[in-house]
Amino acid sequence: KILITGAGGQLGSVLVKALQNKFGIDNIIASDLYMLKDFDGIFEQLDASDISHLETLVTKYKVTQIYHLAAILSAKGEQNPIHTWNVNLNTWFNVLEISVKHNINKVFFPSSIAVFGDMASKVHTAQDSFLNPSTVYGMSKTAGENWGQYYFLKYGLDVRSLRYPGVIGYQSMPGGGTTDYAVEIYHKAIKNEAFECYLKDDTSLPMIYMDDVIRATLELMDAPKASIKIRTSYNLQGISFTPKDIVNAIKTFYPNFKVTYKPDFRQDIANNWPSSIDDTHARTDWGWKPNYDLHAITKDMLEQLEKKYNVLTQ
Ligand code: VAH
Repeated sequence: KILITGAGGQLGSVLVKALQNKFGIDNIIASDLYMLKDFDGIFEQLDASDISHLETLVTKYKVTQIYHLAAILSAKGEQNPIHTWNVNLNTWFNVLEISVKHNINKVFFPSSIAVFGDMASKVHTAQDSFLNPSTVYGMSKTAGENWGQYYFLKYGLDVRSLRYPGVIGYQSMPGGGTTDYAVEIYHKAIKNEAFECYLKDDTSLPMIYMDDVIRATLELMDAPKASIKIRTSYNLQGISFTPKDIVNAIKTFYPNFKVTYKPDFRQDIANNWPSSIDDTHARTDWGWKPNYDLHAITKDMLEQLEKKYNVLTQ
């Protein structure tokens, strides 16, 4: 049985469905702070800061794997730094402790390209670059991935992790990240509304399509233990582009789409992040390869969102 925290999030909600399809709906226990609307399957309301409740669920369902997706993202995290640190790390400590105590087979921890700061090179940022994150979110992911490795080395806990780029998908909305614009912009295009972008038009960031990121996560978790050579977190690259690139791609489908730029505090966050990532280790160790480029992402996003909004307005 697999327990997922943060199952209502942008990634969690899609990952839960993928895991249900792969392992059967009765083998997946989705959890989040709040009840999820229209959820199909087993759901438990859980604040992962509450270690005894976490332990109760692990025992109740005889959990063998945990995906710990609950966290506060980069932009939102800056509003309350100490709270963000506490939530992101304390929930992770709870998962690690309970996993050792109950002999959990595998644990997944989502890290982020936000672990890199201005001392890493911006282009093709290497796996072993110096990590000086500028956000509390990045700091919590840097610490979190090292804690994962610590539990692997000290207790033999099979912790696996990816440094996710910004995730783009039609299925769910992101909440509180710096890369959120790359999802919101498609919704605006579909609704024939103008979009005000909070990043400058030439801000290049690493991004990845939902389909690719789910596949990367499942492939990493499926890989034989011996092939996982990095126990902090694997660099992962999908595709890199700027707001201007995405606008041009959308304009091939919606020529009248209008965008204005009004950078806010999220520009400073983005300025400290890489523009592209070297993911050689993921490719070599467990065969990672992304499928979606910007055109493919744009085509699929617009097609799927058209369906979604048509359904809603009917
Ligand atoms: C954020 N989506 O913007 C996250 C992320 C690389 C970005 O980890 O905070």
